[in-house]
Amino acid sequence: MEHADSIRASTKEHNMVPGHVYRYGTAGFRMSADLLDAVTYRVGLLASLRSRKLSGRAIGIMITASHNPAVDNGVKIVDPQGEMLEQDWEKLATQLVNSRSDGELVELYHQLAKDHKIDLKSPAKVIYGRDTRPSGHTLVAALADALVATKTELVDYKILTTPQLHYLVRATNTAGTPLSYGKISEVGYYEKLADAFLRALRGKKINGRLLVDCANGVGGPKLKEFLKYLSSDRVAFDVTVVNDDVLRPEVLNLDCGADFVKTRQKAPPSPKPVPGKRYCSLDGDADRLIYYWTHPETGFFMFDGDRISSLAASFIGDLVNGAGLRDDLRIGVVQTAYANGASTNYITQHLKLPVLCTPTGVKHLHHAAQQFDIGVYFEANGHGTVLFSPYAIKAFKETPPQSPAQKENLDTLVALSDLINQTVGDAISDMLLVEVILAHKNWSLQDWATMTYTDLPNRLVRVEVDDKDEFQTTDAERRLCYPEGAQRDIDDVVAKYKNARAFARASGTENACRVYAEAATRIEAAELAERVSRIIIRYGRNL
Ligand code: G16
Repeated sequence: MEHADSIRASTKEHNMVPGHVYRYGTAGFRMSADLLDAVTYRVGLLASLRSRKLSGRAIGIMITASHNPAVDNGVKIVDPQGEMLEQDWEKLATQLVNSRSDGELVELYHQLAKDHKIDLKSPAKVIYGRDTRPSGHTLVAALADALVATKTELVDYKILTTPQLHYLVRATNTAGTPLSYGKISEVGYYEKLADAFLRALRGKKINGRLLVDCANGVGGPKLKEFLKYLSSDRVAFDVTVVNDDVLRPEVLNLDCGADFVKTRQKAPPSPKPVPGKRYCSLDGDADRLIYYWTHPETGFFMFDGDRISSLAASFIGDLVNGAGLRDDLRIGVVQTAYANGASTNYITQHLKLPVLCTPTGVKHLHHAAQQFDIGVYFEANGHGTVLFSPYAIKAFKETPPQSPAQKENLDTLVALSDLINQTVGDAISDMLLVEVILAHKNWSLQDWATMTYTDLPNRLVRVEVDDKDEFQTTDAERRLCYPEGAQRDIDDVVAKYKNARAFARASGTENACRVYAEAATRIEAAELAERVSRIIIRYGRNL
């Protein structure tokens, strides 16, 4: 049996920690790094099968736990176009990882090959990267062992942001074709973004210095590297990179970063926020982005994924109108249950665009956004991007302009389709997009805040329970279907508040449930979140 001996020999070095059941969650397998060595080895086996199934096209693996604390890590698989692993294969990954013995693992590996008609002698290729977590070192070694055992060609890109790895997967698989995504290197990624940024800006002036909080993660060194590719004689982009300490692992995501800003609804304490200055935060692997500033009188104001999404949809919609393509291209927005109700109203009623709601996880939003010619998708936590269909890109490039203004709109759309990462949410690319839009509109952050909508007061809470997987949802995670009775109790509490909404769901990246509540006032939103959390704790204990 192909690879049986080599897998049997190398899997001995990567023993599963007993007593755990592993599940491919919102963003792959994510947990305490101590549990992940054998999981990563087995994910390597699965990735080699996936590559062989897809005629040897390169599959990506990213080792990261993104916004989680430094002690955690994670492993997720990227499909050939740079999108998340197909969901049917998530189940296969879960099955393979949970094999109870080395013998069962080898048997299942062959069974999967047989069931999916995979020729184990055919070529396979896997490329991978990791964030700055120290545990990443040993995990990539486990991964490499699996790839060597299965005679899979491998490329280790070492330390990358998650979106860079997605970029490299797509660039690798499209090289030499008319759909080539860019040079197959980290430098190629920087060059593509820098060039597209300048073309999209069209000489417009950026409105003041931007301080970028990098969550003490991989985004810090990578953003600094990117900035070297922006020639100062062509653009004045004054960026100060802060919270970029990647030498002390314990400070990763600690009191900083996009997740901190979004969940705490306040600026990181360090550096001390200065009223009127422009700030944004990336998360630990640089795929989420949140902007914020502090008003001298009214205090902290946040621009989360909902606001970035509506800003992008509005700007791109105007360009499409100006390019004379309004009747040709369908533009839509995709959100999750966490989207602020005011943002959904603004997009449907003011921008007059359709909004779809999917479960949490960019894989769901990405898929839904592909239904449109231009699909704008963002989670409220700042994770998202804008997808352009091949038809839309062709229209931007081939529509004969009838006026200089129309040509300008078409050229800007082409530049945006290069600037915006087409594979996954990318904090660096999204930040450049926001800067382009604000420069075109000549908006300060205060203008952005006042010219759009007012958020409904809301609260997001993390609730610890014994077994979060007992909490099951329906209706794009807006309602619990299990444990029985829990949703009825939530409905009863919500009914006591005006203009209120609340839901609870199990996290796919942490061992906890999340509770979200919206209400007419901040106090009521906090009170409602607290009451729903108590319901979750009560049901969590009864299970
Ligand atoms: C990951 C996913 C996101 C999701 C987030 C939280 O983000 O990629 O789509 O919103 O986890 O998920 P959950 O509420 O299920 O824990 P990241 O940035 O941590 O990779």
